[in-house]
Amino acid sequence: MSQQDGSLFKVDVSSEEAAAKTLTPQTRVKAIDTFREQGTLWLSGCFDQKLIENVAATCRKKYLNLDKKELRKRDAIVGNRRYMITVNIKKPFNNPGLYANPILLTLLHELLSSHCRIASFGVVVALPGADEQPIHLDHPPLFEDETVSDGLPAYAITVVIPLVNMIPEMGATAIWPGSHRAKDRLETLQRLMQEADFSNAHHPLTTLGDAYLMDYRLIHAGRANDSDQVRPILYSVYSRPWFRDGFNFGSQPAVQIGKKQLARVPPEHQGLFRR
Ligand SMILES: O=C(O)CCC(=O)C(=O)O
Repeated sequence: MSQQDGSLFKVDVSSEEAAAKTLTPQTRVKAIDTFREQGTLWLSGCFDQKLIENVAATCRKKYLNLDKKELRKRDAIVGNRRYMITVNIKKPFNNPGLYANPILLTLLHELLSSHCRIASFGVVVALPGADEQPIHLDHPPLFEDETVSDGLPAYAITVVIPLVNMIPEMGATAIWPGSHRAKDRLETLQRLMQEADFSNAHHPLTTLGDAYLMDYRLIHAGRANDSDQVRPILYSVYSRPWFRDGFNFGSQPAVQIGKKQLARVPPEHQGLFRR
């Protein structure tokens, strides 16, 4: 594998670790170190494939054929033929194996504190013919002084769970490892954006059951979907409890879960949904 396809930040979850729902201390340290250093982490094999197939089938039924007018109304369009829609959390999404995957949650607790919350929970759909997304950050820096913003630990982390086996024609997410804290990163972003320069980007070509994490400060963008298949990814954000995203959600809620569904969340995970 060349580094450009994401091996730089890939950590494999062994079948024994997946079955035991816990990482060995060595894998855990490697995962945490990789995330802190690169601002991103590709965790291969951390989800049950059957669960992800089930989620993908429901997404296909509910979220892949939405009316353009409705998408505009919801401020859901995030690129040409690409939209982000908040998922209504009920079966099969209302499953701790998905939103509180034990392997992932242990890492998120270490990176964001054990009080972390789900800040948003949705799906990004790139339709066939979707263009390259503009290279971007999901959120502007928290403080004007770059040395302050860049010196902070992670405050929010996007967790992407692809709902298809990713092939290059479908357009993986382009990621610039290390860009969450790189010197002059805003100037770099400006240049990359203006020139639409993807030459140094890394593209995790994931299989079903994989996930990748991105520090909210990381430079990234969805690539063009040149295939004839729809490319959906679950796109959720976990954050420290005080963080509120004032930039990404216009008329749609960031998290959608009804009272009845919330009551089905086990007590130990209720805190994830606290506002
Ligand atoms: O489609 C992708 O791969 C990434 C989507 C994204 O970065 C966004 O919607 O902000």
